[in-house]
Amino acid sequence: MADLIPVVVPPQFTREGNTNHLHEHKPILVGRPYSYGTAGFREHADQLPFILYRIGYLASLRARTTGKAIGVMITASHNPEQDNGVKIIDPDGEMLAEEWETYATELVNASDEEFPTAVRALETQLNDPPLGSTGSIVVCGRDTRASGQLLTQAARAGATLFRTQFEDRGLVTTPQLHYIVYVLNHASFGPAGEEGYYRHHALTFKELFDKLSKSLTNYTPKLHLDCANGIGAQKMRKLERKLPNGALNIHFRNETGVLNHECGADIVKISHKAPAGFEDVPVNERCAVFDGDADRLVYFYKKEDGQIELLDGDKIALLIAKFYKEHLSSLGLEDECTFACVQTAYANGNSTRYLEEELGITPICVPTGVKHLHHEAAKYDCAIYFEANGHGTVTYSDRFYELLERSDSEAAFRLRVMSRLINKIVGDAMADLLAVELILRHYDWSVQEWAAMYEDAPNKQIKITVFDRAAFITTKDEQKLIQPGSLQVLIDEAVKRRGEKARAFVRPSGTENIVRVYAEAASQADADLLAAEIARATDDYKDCDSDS
Ligand code: G16
Repeated sequence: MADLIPVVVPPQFTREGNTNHLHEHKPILVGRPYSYGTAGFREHADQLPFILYRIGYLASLRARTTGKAIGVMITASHNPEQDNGVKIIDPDGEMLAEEWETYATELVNASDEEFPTAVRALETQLNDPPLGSTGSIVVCGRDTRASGQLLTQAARAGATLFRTQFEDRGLVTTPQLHYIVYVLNHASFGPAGEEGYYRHHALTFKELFDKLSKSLTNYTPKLHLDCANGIGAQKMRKLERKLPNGALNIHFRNETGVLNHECGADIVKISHKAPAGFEDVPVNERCAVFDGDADRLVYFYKKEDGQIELLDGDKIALLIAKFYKEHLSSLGLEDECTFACVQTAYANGNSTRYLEEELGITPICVPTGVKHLHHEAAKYDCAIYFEANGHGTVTYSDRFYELLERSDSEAAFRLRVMSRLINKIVGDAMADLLAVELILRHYDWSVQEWAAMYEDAPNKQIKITVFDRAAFITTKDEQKLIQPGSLQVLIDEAVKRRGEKARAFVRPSGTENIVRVYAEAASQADADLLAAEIARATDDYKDCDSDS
């Protein structure tokens, strides 16, 4: 019986005793409530030991309730090295179910005195799930941040509070941990563990690679890869070693410096500049960029004029959508197979137009956050979802595979293999990169030909640091502010002044204490001016707090 076991918290993992990885005592911030944001809790690493203890416990409770493996990923992804974070991975490799996000927020915000009572209340509410049920296990992974090791200890202490089994998988990419959890709960899917991940992806890649033409005119296997100085460097090297000879010629860059510093997908996407360490890369050569935990991918190439041409998540989505759409048409499955493309408000207006006008696909717009995109995509037999920042994948129903089984044509073969290669569990920079490379090879396209699918509408994104991001509340589609209403009036006026092609919105980030300003307009100069004007207006509201 859970309530007979005392809730004993190791002193260094209480709010009062919060001790960081350098053994320094770090008092936690008072006044600001913690919330399970877009991708779990993200804070300065000093604030996290007590949170990890509590989340370790919650993951064990989720494992006991489901009788399954549950993941705890310790990462702050694209955020600076001194930050860290944690999110729970559900049995199907998906993000944590929404009602459990609420439990997480309640547990983390309880005081040290309230914590044992909160634990007992949750155990009772969930009918005292059995201790040590077969299959229930917490599997933990972390990125390369220095604070990760201590945070793993805190998660272990919390997870084993009620004797749940805890397994530390060490350094992994975020998508690898999703894969590991999924395979632990679905043994028939593919080979288990990190080694299994490489085997699965390398063998599937080879299956399709072997069937594609080797006499190419425009596609070249040479690729420069920015690893954001993160976990993706060592893991992509391992995967690359297992790929067929000559399939990819990757020039690894930014492997061991300061994580995400002047490099990585977020910086390249927001600044529209090449990462540090790419100064000697020749113009027109294909470059790919991961983020700190290798769950985002964008591409770019340097142009003669010193600028870069960015191929972001939207361009990746459209390349994949074109491939799928053409294959489904050639198989005559367009009507039978429900097919969709899911985006967010950050999707470039011209990508949305291309989807509708050139590919005949009506895009679906959902709020930011992989969990929202994945949830929507899962409603279709086959759906491509991507955020402009480079998160995304393709999801499939069992019916999709059944439909493909009806044909033994080359097209059906290609779709079957592609569908196994792309990580249907979660957006995965390494798997997405392999998929993009094979599709480019299939079309014999250079990166310039891919870029020419459509021209991005000029756009600009700016981050504004605020006192309390909860003071900014948007409509469900995130394109209008409900609060502060007076700021939305200013945004509407500014957009109107920039003409018909302009659009802009302000939304609070769910991963940093900032709000994001996004603007599009007819010219880059107009987009820059519009974003700057709205940023100035937003800055006047930066001290607002959610209670006022
Ligand atoms: C996380 C989420 C993404 C989201 C991004 C930015 O990515 O997984 O879905 O787009 O944060 O979110 P926000 O605009 O709310 O800060 P990552 O790569 O940081 O894990």
